[in-house]
Formats: sequence, C-alpha cells, structure tokens
Amino acid sequence: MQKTRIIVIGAGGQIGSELTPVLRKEYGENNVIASDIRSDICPAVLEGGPFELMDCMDNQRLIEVIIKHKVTQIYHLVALLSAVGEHKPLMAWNINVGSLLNVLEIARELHLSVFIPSSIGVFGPSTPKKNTPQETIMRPITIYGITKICGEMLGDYYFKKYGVDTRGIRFPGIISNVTKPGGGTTDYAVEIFYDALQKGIYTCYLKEDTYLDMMYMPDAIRAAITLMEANPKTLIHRNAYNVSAMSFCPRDLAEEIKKHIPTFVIEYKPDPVKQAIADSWPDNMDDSMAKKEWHWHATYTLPEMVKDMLSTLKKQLTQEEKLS
Ligand code: AKB
Repeated sequence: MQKTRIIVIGAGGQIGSELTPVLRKEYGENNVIASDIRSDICPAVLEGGPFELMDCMDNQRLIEVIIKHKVTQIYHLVALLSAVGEHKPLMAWNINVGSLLNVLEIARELHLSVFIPSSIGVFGPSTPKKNTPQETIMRPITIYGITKICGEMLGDYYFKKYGVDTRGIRFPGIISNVTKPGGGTTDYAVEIFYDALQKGIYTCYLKEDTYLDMMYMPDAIRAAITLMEANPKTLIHRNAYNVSAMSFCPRDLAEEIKKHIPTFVIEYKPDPVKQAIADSWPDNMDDSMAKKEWHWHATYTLPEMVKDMLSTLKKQLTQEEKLS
C-alpha cells in the first residue's frame, strides 16, 4: 500500500498550527509537509518537519511541491473568513474558490485525496436555526458562505465526476489557544479569554443572547483526521458533514469564565455586520450523519473547554511576560 504523505496548505493558520503537529506525531514528521504563504508562523509548525513557503494561488509551485514530496493527501486550510470577506468580497472569492480549484485539479491529475473545510457559514436566514439538518435550505448571505457552499459542491463534483477522494466538515466556531483566528464572526469566543486574563473586561461585538455552534480545537482536529481516515465505503455525505460540540451565547460563556475569574466583566457593543452574519447562522447543528457514517463524537463540553482554555492561556501568558 502507498505510504500516506500529507501536505497542510495554510499550516500557519488557526487550524493548521495545531493540526500539523498532531499529524506529524501520527504519520511521522517527515511525512507531513507544512506550507504557508508566510514564514513568520508558529515555531512548532515551521521547525517540526518539512516546510515549504508557497502561495497556493501559484499553480506551478503547488505542483512542484506536491511532486517533490510525493504527497498523497492534502489538507487545504486556506480561506478568508466571514467578517473580513464582507469587506473584501472579490479577494474572498479568488482565494477561497480559486485556490481550491487549483488543489482539486492537481488532486485529479495525481490521484490525491483532499480535506476541504466547510463551515456553519454555508447556512442562511431561511435555514432552520435549531438542530439544523445535514440536508436543508442553504441560502448564505455572506460571500464567505457562498464560497464555502461552492467548495462543498466542487468537492462532490470532483468526487462524482473524476473519483477524487474529497471529504469535508462544516466546522462551527473553533476555540483555540495557539494561533488566534482572524476575520471571523465567531472570533469573540477566543478573544474573550485573552481579555479576561489580561484586562479583566471584554467588549463583545455580538449581542449577549446570540447562540452559535462552537467547538474546542482538540475536537476539531480529531474530527478532520477521523474523517480522512474513515472507510470511504461508509461515507455518503462527503461534502460536507455537520459536526457539533457545544452551543452557547456570549452571556453563557461569560458566566462560565466568571466561575474561574469572579471579577470578570463583559459589556456588549454589537457590530452590525458581524451581528447580521451571526443571526443568519444556526444555533446548533444536527450531526447525526457524521455520528452514523464515521462515528463522530465531541469530547469537550463548555465547562471543560473554559477550564482548559484558561489554564493553558494563563501558563502561556505568564511565560511570555517572563520572556519580555
Ligand atoms: C467564521 O466565523 O468566519 C469562522 C466560521 C464559523 O467559519 N470561524
């Protein structure tokens, strides 16, 4: 059997920074190539195995790197997120769809498998908000959502038409503590921890009762790897699966943080663009298809995630203070 050799494109981003080290541990450091358009990224990714400085819009360079490293599997993590996409719609389209098409074409020619991250952003105001089904009305109102739904459909198209092994997940907001997200609507759920620890107060850009699906990074990573390792015969809804872990609003998250930092204060100053996006997304998704087809299950609940985030970030911030 051919050895699995993986490239993570966008390895310096929020998901890539934590996914790449886990993949290297599982598949061997030399079998997982990290690539990014920048080299000022998390040291564990840059130094923990092969790294290629690469713009994935550059087709020729992408082919060269993939052939050089005998890649068999691609995690394509490059994307402009929802809030920033509203300010740069053309760029969001070009990056999110253009780079995916480059990847899919190479995957078709070289018979590679591809992980395509999708998002709760594929849903819109006419989608059922609670227990959102796997298959339902999808009329996103953001350019990000339009590119993500296009990515899902391209994934299915390349699978059905050319047999490319494409697989995807509709990620909720992801909470992490290695690399901060940038330009997303769900980013408040990460920012709040830094401000709680460093300032004791956080000004939230969403209303206090805005419910959204969220997930802690260890679960997000496990979801991606489990899906890519699943038996292809069991996968019916390839692009892309609803996955769910916890659903909360800013008020719930603040209450949970207050259990650890009783003096913490949250105030609300809703941003109209981000609020409209959040209001168009589900409160929580039904992930029964992921459970049935590849045995997905989340491990972190809201209290467990908050406890872990606070203790991990506290250590990190103390270390950074000592070094400065
Ligand atoms: C965003 O907020 O844009 C992302 C997402 C939910 O896809 N975190």
